Amino acid sequence: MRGGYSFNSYLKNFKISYRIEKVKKCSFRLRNKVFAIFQVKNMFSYNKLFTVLFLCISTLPSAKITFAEVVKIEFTKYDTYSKEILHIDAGDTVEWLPTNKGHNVEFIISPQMGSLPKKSKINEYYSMIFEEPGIYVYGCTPHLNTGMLGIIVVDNDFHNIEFINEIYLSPVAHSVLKGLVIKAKSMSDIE
Ligand SMILES: [Cu+2]
Repeated sequence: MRGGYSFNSYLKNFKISYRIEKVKKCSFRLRNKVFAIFQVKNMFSYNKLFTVLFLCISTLPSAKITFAEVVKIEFTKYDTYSKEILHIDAGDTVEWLPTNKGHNVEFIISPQMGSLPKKSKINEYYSMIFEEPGIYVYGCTPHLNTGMLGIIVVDNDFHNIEFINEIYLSPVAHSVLKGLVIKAKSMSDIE
């Protein structure tokens, strides 16, 4: 098991971690020992099923396994976000890290304008899972007018691009946002 990173050793580790989790679940949920033993016995068939499924998926050449990603964005000392343009897939998470003081995240555009995500507090960590395809624009509440903005494009979908013309922004913020949108579109053409 300690022998390296072969597929077999990975599988062993996978089975063991699953087993531990399952036992914990049993003992947490039920104090009745008889039932707990039944669950533990039953667990081995689960393991076999998991192993078979895992082998099937990993050996199918056409199978495509994708995992949701987590992207980190920092607040910079130049009153900007470290990633101003981001292309992600639906289901991905974005985390904003308060690496410099005095900033936050406030959404001004989303695919569902009626229910914008709530804004974060100044100097606090913030994270969000993006489920809805479309563009999202956010800014820093104190520095929005001076152009501290970011754009996130989910699933390369620009259907709500017109919302940009419906919101009021300072001339500086407006021109920064225009620049970001042009860049975001050109990046998506390359991809
Ligand atoms: Cu700021």
